[in-house]
Amino acid sequence: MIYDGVKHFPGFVNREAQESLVLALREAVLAAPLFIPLMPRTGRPFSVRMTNMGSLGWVSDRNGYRYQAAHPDTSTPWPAMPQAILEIWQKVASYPHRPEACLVNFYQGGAKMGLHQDKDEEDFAAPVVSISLGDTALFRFGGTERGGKTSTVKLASGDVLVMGGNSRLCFHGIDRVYSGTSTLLKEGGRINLTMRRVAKPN
Ligand code: MD6
Ligand code: FE
Repeated sequence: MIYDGVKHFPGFVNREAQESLVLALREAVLAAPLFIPLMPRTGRPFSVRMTNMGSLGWVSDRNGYRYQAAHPDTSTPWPAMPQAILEIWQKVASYPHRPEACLVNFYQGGAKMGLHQDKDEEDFAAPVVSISLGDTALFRFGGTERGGKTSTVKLASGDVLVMGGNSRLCFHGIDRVYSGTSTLLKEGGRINLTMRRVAKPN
């Protein structure tokens, strides 16, 4: 445990299951192409490319961050979340409802992710569950206030990370990805899947 409420499960997804997730993601990306999100206000592009699976997807553009039911470029609904991903959620989330959204982050060539909080969801009682695929990344983790002390943990292919409880609103990001550390993705790089419960269950 790196912080109260954060759980790291190294190698939770075995190689065979990682390979079938990659196949499912290739299908999903055909239906919902990767897009480059823009920072609200500044319009600066993210260095990661993104897409989503599920009934809702997370998007960012000049108007802000939000969840929406359709792809921003094609306006078609996001592809369904693969069953294997829902099963991982069921095993680790300790939360009785399904996630509606699975954000797919694709890191290539020096892409990284600045420190941020995941707070666009209505229900912070649900954790955010992430699955790492491909090259190892340096994940940085802090407290709930920007500028506080931080620590790091390496996330390798097949690792699952759960941010729940007291850690749900902690700042976190990806400092760097170590190229050539995994053979999973033929083109190299890293994929991170984050599952989120968006709506408060009734
Ligand atoms: C990443 N992950 O690993 C970025 N968010 O590429 C996240 O932003 C994240 O890993 C919430 C919970 C777990 C995460
Ligand atoms: Fe996040």
